[in-house]
Amino acid sequence: MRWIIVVATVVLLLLPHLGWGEERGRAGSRTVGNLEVTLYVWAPQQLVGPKAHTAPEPGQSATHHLDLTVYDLRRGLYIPYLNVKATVTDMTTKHDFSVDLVPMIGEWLHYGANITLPHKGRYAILVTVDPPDIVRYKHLADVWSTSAQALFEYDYR
Ligand SMILES: [Cu+2]
Repeated sequence: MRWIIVVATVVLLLLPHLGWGEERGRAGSRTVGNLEVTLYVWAPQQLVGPKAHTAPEPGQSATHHLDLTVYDLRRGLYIPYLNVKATVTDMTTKHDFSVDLVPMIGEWLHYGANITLPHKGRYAILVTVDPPDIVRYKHLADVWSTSAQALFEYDYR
């Protein structure tokens, strides 16, 4: 039985590298300094956990799920404890809204939220990644200490 867990873990670890989201869901990847910021847009996900039921606009049902991975290219790992926000702009009406992308266990460790897009069309998604607000060793004061922004576009067809 243990090999099943090992195989499942390896598959989960490798998924972001296999390009499985290239056709369905990958909105793009941006490199900001050492960071590779990749956004996926999926169908809404069933979520469990403490912040599972927070929605940007209460009462509306979700149409999409945003998944963001932040990968440190130099250290070779997904960065935890970041504060991540997405601002979604409807390029038709110019209306926008912001949503926190909370730490999430799914396709490996990522940041995500279910969102509601009002209609089909093009959307700009600006992602802001802020440093972890946690204690650190003094000699690592400069690790993941600056904010990063990445702009994506998504076509809701
Ligand atoms: Cu997610």
